[in-house]
Amino acid sequence: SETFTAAAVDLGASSGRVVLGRIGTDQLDAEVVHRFANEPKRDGMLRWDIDALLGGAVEGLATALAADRSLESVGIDSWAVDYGLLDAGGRLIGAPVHYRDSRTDGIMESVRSRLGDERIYGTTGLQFLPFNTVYQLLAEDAGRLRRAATLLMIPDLLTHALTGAVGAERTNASTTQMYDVSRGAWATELLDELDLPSQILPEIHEPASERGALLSHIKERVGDDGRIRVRAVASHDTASAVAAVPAIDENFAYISCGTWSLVGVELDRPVLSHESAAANFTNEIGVDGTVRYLRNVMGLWPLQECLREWAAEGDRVDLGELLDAAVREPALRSVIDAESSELLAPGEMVSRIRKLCARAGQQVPVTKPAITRCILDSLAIGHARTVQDAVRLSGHRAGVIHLVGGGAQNRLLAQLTADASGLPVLAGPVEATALGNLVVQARAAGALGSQADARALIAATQPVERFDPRGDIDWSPWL
Ligand code: ADP
Ligand code: LRH
Repeated sequence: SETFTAAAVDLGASSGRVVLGRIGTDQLDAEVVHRFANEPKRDGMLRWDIDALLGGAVEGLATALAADRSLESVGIDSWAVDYGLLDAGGRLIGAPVHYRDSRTDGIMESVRSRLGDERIYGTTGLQFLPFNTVYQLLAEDAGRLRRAATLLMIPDLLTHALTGAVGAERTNASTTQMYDVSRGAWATELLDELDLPSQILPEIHEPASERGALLSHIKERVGDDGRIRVRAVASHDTASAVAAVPAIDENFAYISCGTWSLVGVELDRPVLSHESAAANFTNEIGVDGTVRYLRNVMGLWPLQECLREWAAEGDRVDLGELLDAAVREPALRSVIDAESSELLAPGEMVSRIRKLCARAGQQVPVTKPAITRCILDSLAIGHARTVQDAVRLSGHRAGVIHLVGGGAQNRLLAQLTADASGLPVLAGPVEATALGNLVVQARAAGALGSQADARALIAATQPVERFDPRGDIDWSPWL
């Protein structure tokens, strides 16, 4: 039987990677062939180093093709909400700004009080996060915005750089808070009310559609003779991760855990109730028009930032050793709100965590293992609470939690999440996003059937570790 060979370019907030995948009947082999850092730059504003990301992607594709000459397909995904602006000549107007930049401070609050939550949530179904694309656009320099002819989300921007194609892939368009979730189109009336130019938003296309061949100068750098096709995938990384959840039936919750923890359930239609808005749940679009009903929890970002801070002080802490030490720390001694917006910005994370502990009347963690345990206990509580909310607000059943992404390597976090939620946690795959990217390409090429087939293939081929709730500690006061 035939094997379909594809590469997934997966850009995460903490690193990018290119994964080479081979898919056949009962076969899914995936291997990370190139990993590169994603280090934002500061020039007054915090920006993504888009040239380095594009360079990493191209280098990874060259490595993938050198490893397997039958490579025929490429898909790109990245984090949501961020974008680049192109001028009328198709040139990028400045490097994309990072969603953690402070330029959006205060904007969401003023839009909410002007238009009202019901108007915004009723149309978009999106959770209120200060960095949603709509608030970033309102923070744009007016001259830059006037010069802009086209807005491209990060994966669409890379697709444009590789192929010249222009478009907006649906799953990622659904994260902008400028997308009408009921109509499945840009929310142009909302944009008019905000005086934002809807004509810069490109036509929306579906995951699993073909985007084109590589441009000739890219072909040369990759070593491609014209065989490779770029295919749209669920280009929002979280949508790709959810597509790769190795679920055997629909009664599951998921946590896509990396820089962020995205916690929720998969539904057929959006939930736009008052209660849902009040709980700040989002209705993002997944593959095949599914709804990713979830909330953003702070994820492993605080831990990443602590590690970065300690490294800058000359102390390169080994994550594995730190987690081993955190296992031995007493449980639930210092708990903070893992959804607090005070943890969003980069820098000085250790002192911000200590301040939050002090303010909440919690023991202030002193040592590195104690700080780590505080982060993980708090994150586990955030996971459990959010699964509970998702189930309550949607009426969807969840008998198990699938924990996927880089955070699935953190066995302490997986165990604590099981303990806090009272549900079994199935941890893995670690590279769920890249796998979701690969299977959607395979579906587009006709090498795989339905999404259920894709999940069954992942469940049958990828390692997953089970954690059962231990029940020795009472977590209920925290839920
Ligand atoms: P993103 O896609 O947001 O960049 P990833 O899914 O790559 O994030 O996950 C990154 C996170 O995975 C890191 O913050 C780290 O906490 C965790 N991680 C990576 N390697 C390990 C490991 N060996 N053990 C435990 N956790 C790990
Ligand atoms: C995770 C993610 C998440 C978004 C955030 C900006 O990588 O895409 O789904 O909310 O980044």
